[in-house]
Amino acid sequence: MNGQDNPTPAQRLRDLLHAPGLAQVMGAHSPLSARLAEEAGFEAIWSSGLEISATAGVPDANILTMTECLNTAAGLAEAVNVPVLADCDSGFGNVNNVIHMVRAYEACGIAGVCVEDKRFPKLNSFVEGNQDLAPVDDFAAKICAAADVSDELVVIARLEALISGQGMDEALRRAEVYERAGADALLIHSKRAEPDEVFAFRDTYTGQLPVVVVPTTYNRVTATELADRGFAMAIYANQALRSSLKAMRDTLASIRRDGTTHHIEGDIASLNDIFALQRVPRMLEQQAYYESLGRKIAENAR
Ligand code: SPV
Ligand code: MG
Repeated sequence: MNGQDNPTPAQRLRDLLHAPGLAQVMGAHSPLSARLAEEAGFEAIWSSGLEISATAGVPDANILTMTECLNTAAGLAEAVNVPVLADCDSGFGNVNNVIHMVRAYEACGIAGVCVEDKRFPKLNSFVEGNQDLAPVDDFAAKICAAADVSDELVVIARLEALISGQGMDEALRRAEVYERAGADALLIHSKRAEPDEVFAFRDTYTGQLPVVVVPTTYNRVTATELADRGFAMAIYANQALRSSLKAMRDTLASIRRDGTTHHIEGDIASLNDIFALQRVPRMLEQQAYYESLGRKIAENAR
């Protein structure tokens, strides 16, 4: 903490987790997409492993290194004034990798890290394939280490028991273990089409930690409903990337088909829109200011 008037990114994320109501967090993979999320009013940014790896054209399966994920997350944190919560997969290795990871992410201004209790290499939760859980004691060790390394950084323990088919009892057992290990919040993940599983978890979990959800497949659920059910945070992890993909495909097909771009101009962002997101006006202002200052100093020295 820097004091009440100037809270750190981690403190701001912690406050969001504990504030009444639901914090809405948007996934991003680039400083530009993070700025769009901030502009839309999202309260924090999720540095999404799926989005980052998809943008790099590789599977979300620990193909990218920790440094590559960190570089992207750091870019997001630099670009926006809201806290960045980084998806850190299963911690990029064992407990030693987690210790290094927490130090590195904290040093780059990241507000919090989320680690999931799957084995390395992880596979995206929605891909059919090996979704085996890590032994509970191994993952508890990672949470203990992360919490010990930094008093400040928010550490979210992500439960994959429902994804891996291990069931609610296993999810609840692990929730208690991770809470004892020092997690700041729990993320309960589900790939069901309805939110029944995450509702059941929220109703049965009797611990004290805020609970986070990722409503990707159970997409009929509303923010109001999640807030009423007692969830602290919803992460819309990949919708921005998916919408941009569709928009790009439609535009490309139309240009290829029609041989002109004239008729799509109204449907695509203007160059000025891009310049604003790049902060071009601010750059020109500061350039003019320093050039004028330089001229004055040079004249006075004559
Ligand atoms: C991500 O955005 O990379 C996530 C969320 O971890 S999910 O894709 O739902 O697993
Ligand atoms: Mg991920």
